[in-house]
Amino acid sequence: MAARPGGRRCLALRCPREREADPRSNSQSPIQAKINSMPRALITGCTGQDGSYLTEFLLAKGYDVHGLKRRASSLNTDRLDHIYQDVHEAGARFFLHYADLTDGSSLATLLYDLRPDEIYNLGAQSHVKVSFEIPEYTADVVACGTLRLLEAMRRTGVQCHFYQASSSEMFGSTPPPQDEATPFHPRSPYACAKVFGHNITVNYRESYGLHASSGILFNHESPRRGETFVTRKITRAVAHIKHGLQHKLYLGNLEARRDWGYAPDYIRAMWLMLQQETAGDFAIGTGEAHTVREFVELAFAHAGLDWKDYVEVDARYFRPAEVDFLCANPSHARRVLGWEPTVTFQELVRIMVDADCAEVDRQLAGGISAVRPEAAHV
Ligand code: NDP
Ligand code: GDR
Repeated sequence: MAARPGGRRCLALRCPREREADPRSNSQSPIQAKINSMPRALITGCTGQDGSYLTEFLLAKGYDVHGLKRRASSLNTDRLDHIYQDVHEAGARFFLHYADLTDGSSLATLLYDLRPDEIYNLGAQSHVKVSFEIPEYTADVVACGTLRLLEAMRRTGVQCHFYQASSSEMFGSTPPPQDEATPFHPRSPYACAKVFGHNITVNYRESYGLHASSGILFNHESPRRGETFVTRKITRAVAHIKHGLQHKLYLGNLEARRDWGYAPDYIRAMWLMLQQETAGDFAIGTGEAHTVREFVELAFAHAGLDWKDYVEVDARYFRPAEVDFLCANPSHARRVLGWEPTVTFQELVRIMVDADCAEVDRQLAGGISAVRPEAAHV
């Protein structure tokens, strides 16, 4: 049997290429045999923040990585361009396929053709505020999309380990600390859809014995964070203000408290979950919460600015129902996965401000027209 990157040996059923190899073909070169035993991962949402870090992480571990990409009228692979490999090149190990979580047949076809060893379901309409504006679509992608993927696994009989990107938003108004046993009280269409995604993952594990794990991840951020999430909106604004390109930053609720961590740390947790003998649920966070106001203060101060000169509250950014306070109790993950975050809140803020300042410097070197305006809509 082939050694899996996690150090364990994989089950025969989980290495389709190995299973399908002709046992008489002793003529395989050692290199060919090694290639044939590479584990194969399928990632939905690989063009997003987490998907791009996960792709890098798995490629570095020796996986073949297949990413699901949905059709768009313009290129949306910015976060992946630096690792893109032309499929015509010998040894390419990263492949993109057109499919969509709203299209069950595309998912089943991909699973049948690729027979992955691991599936990471990260695809989502992931913006909480936007989910109030497009609730049906959000539920279709986030809730039904998860069901479609699980059903494709069951129907095709593909034997693999499955990761569901669940969210701390599911806890909603249930007070912290939150962990795997905390009751859900979702406060948005997005969170309601994630509760369904989580429950159906547990249900398929219990009903059909699928190795399906759910990572209940608290907010995690990075320089690749979408520009309309509050942390990135703040750090981009700091960079633009610092360079005289923006004068005001309009925000919503400054008192909301979140447990913010560094995205690459959370990618490691996803992978660790799929290397376990037994599937399960894991809450992943730092165990430390801060207000939006604290994030703002630190980010502006790091650039030598006083936030009070620039930030204004605009009610258009308030949500119909807010989640006030999320803070993880990650002790189960620490104990079972040996997982620990490596980046503090203060370091995270500095990493993001520095990255956005460097990006503006780079863009300015290409002329003022290369600088994109602030993400004002959400
Ligand atoms: P992003 O918003 O950065 O990425 C979302 C990804 O989903 C993108 O690749 C997007 O594609 C894709 N997607 C959207 N709609 C569809 C669809 N109909 N079919 C297929 N793919 C689709 O999210 P993150 O990387 O931050 O988060 C990853 C996952 O983890 C999400 O499910 C999110 O809800 C969840 N999560 C995130 C947390 C966080 O703090 N980041 C915390 C807890 C959970 P495109 O690029 O084309 O838009
Ligand atoms: P969240 O992240 O809703 O926690 O969901 P977001 O960064 O959007 O909001 C965090 C908190 O900041 C407050 N806020 C603002 N938010 C935005 N986007 N824009 C603003 O101008 C603004 N002002 C204040 C919000 O009200 C909120 O309280 C993220 C997403 O990644 C989800 O997909 C994921 O599941 C959860 O984190 C865990």
